[in-house]
Amino acid sequence: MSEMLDHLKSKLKASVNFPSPPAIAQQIIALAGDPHIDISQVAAAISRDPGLAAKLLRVANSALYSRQRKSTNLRQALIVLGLHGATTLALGFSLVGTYKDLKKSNGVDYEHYWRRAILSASAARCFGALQNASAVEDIFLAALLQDIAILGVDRAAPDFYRELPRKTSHREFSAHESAQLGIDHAELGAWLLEYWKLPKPLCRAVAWSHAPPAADRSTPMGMAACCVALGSECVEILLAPAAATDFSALAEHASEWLGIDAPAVAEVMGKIVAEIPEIERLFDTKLLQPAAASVILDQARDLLILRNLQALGQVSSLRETNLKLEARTAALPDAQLRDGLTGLYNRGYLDLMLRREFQAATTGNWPLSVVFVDLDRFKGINETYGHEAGDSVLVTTAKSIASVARDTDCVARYGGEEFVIVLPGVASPGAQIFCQRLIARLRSTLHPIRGTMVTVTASVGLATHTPKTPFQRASHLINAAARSVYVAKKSGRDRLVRHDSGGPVSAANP
Ligand code: GH3
Ligand code: MG
Ligand code: MG
Repeated sequence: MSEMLDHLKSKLKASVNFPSPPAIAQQIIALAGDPHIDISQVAAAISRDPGLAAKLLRVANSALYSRQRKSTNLRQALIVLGLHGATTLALGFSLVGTYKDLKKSNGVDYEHYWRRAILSASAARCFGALQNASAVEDIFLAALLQDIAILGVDRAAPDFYRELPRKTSHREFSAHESAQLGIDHAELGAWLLEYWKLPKPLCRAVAWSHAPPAADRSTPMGMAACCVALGSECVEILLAPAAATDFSALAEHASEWLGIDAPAVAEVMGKIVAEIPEIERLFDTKLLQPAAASVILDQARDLLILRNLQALGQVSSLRETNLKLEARTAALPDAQLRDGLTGLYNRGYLDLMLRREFQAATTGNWPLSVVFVDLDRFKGINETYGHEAGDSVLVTTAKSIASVARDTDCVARYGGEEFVIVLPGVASPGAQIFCQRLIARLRSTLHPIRGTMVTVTASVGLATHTPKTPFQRASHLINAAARSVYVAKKSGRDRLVRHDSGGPVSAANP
């Protein structure tokens, strides 16, 4: 190893002129490596920086995640982004926030550096989405940090890049580094990120970012490296003067590394351009001068013409990334969480998850609604048709309830003919709409019993924990919902009563 490299590494380790990540980023790094992270931990870490929380909310509501429903609080944003995606994004924002305002030194144009980093990240993300990569945010972060060593070296050794001409290409940076240090910034960056304890796959993707053929795109890591490398090539084109545009190398690499054709590349270019305003807002950065934007649009249009020519033979379209919600529950076998008759969550799991959600809502300052459902005159069903018929009514009721709930809600059988639905992040107005829909659905559900159809109505109680009207404990919240059911029974059944700060109040029942 060269002496100079040794010297640089020790300066980077000692944070000479180049700070190590701030406390909040370190906390997020630790969380990102934890296989058992849960939503309350993530929320607690992110809530510590209100600006960061606001950013994540903005991402969740941005065109990057096409959602019909807008997230109004951090809880909902975390669901949209997924816990892993959210931590990864939070880390990206936090690191960019730390390093973006470093003042220019001798050899590197910092403004250009960040423009390139952010654009490459969004380009790499688009390639990841096209490939249906499982964690596009990992790819985004790897691309965002791929050149971090350039900053580190420039800060730690301010004259290192001094002799490079003003408009040095990315490849020339690498050549200069290799000549001086024996390795280039991709490898050094991977070393630095590893030293900062960032997840291994991310470090590997950075290490391979210049040489993806060595990577294997059947692994997430290899795929990430390919997307990162292609993303940078795209951006090289986007930021180049129009006259210097050459798509052939890009098209060739896209085919070699990711097996995608020119039309798909064109589509990605168009998408990157379309996403620029959104990304600019998220990173408070002007990525392109308006004049440059129009040049790029022209370039993208040229590519689309190319696309149209080729589309005659092949059709390729961007597939939506399927961001799965990571439902990380305790490592209990599913059977222990479920009610044997209806297959809904059981009381034990309900208690556990309600406590967890209560904690998360309290720290995260978002609402949490609890709906308590008690079937009306259920004893009569047992008496008229027998206990077995009663059981089958409970099963069809459970299905009806589950069909009204969203997959982020928790539906449980509380006991007997009582059910509880937990709606995290949902405030009272939304929860009331949910309850009315539920009541109507139950009222119209036909239960087949020995050749005839029977209907059963339900009395429903609702209580909502909010920052303005908090409950002391999760158990108080569920008790308030249960007391409201009692009032609903007394006032005629088949209706909703919601708990208010003054106690149960009848909701407008249709
Ligand atoms: P209301 O709630 O409208 O006041 O009347 P209800 O008839 O539903 O009254 P209550 O809540 O007191 O009765 C619940 C009945 O549900 C009692 C019990 O026989 C029946 N039940 C509880 N668990 C089961 C079960 O697992 N299977 C069947 N078939 N019946 C059950
Ligand atoms: Mg009951
Ligand atoms: Mg009942």
